[in-house]
Amino acid sequence: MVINRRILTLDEFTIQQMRAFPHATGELASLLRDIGLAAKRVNVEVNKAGLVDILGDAGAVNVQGEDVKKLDVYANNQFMGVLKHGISCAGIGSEELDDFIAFDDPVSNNSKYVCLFDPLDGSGNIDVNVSIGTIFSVYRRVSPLGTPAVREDFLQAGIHQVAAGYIVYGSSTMLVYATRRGVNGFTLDPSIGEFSLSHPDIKCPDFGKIYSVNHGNFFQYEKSVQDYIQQCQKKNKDTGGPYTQRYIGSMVSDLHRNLIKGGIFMYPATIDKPKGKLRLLYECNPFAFILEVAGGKATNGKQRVLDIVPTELHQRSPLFIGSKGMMEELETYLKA
Ligand code: P6P
Repeated sequence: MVINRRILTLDEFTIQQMRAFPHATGELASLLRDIGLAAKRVNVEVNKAGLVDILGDAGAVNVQGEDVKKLDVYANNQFMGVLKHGISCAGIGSEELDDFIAFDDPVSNNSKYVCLFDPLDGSGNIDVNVSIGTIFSVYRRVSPLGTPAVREDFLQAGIHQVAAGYIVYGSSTMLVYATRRGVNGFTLDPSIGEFSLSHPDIKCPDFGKIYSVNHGNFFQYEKSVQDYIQQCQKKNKDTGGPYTQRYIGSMVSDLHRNLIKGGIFMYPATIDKPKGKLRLLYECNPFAFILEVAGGKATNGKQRVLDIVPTELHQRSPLFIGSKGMMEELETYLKA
């Protein structure tokens, strides 16, 4: 009997993917489901963020008499909690934590994976109701099973990611993740409280009409970057220019839009931030992995982001990422 399931939930999809690999242990599927659970909990709080009496500011006490935590700290605790009490993750690194944390308990020490997170990226936008997001990156640990996770487990080049993804808390809440098998998007269906497959096998169009950059930094960019930006603003029958400029200052939202519609996102080095602003391990690498699996490209202006060997947990990198054709056009300027 064929069971025809029109829309798969995240849980059903991850289990279906696991069944496709006879030797799969189910740990990655379990880890992704844990992330989905934490995302649902964060989503509830993010959607209430405007109701000050419930959340208030950090340090306040809410109506239940609980210490109110900042949303990004709350989000960090949710993701850390589900992974610590799951069966798949030996430890995490996070934008909210100075150093990595090895969970160091018998189950976690026998887990194959480590995770890196930006638990709530763009949280500065919460007070003005602009979409924000969570970004995650999953690596197979390099240290021996049965021992606590170590720093080297987290300082791996992005090419070694097993999975990467994000949650965008926007007009709808979506979880998008990539493995080498593809990029798939799931929309939270409030009627059943599950992420349901809504965007199977996402591919980033080779060309788009959108360029995303903070024009306020224009005079701090290298000339080659300024020249490319001005090219984006010119009429050009070959490239379809002028492009439309879209930049909302929330990376997850900007990159989700450009992934789906096609486009290029740039956070170049500036005079004030010569290494760029975005973090390599839990902002640049996850999106570079997702875009490459979806057919796009990502560089730091000089090399492929996924080839960069990290030396520090919170190191920054310039980022140029998006549609393959637009990235190749940009690269002709960067090489000039
Ligand atoms: P700027 C948010 O703070 C963030 O980390 C990304 O989400 C966003 O793309 C970028 O910084 C915006 O930075 O300097 O343009 O405000």
